[in-house]
Amino acid sequence: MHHKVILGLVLMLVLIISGLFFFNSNNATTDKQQEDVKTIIAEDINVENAIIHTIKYTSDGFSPKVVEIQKGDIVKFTNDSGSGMRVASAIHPIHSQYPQKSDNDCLGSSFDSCDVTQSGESWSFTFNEIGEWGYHNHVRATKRGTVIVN
Ligand SMILES: [Cu+2]
Repeated sequence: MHHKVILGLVLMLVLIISGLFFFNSNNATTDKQQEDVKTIIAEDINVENAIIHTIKYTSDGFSPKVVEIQKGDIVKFTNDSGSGMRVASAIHPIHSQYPQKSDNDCLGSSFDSCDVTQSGESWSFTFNEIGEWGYHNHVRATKRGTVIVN
């Protein structure tokens, strides 16, 4: 008799635990699907409403030093310094922090102007990778900034 009670309790416990597991995994799937839908909507909006953010480079460095943008936005780096500017992803000198890469890249990532942008000119880059991306002027690598992509 006593054994049957214990067996019953163990069976109930197993049922409760497996039920919880099922409920949790179901919930996780729903959250993931909702997240995917949100991402797709956000991507559509960003493609249509891409904003151009301007970062000015002078002899004092990049200004503003930190910009926060949305995925798909464009950052226009204008060279007002009187000397050369080559915007490139951290980390100097290999430029491989930014994850987007292609065969056309001159070094470690696509976030690299490769050519020197002369004073009075600008170089623009579209950020499609979410994260916090450091960059610098490759011809004067102590001048740095950060682009935060949400
Ligand atoms: Cu560099």
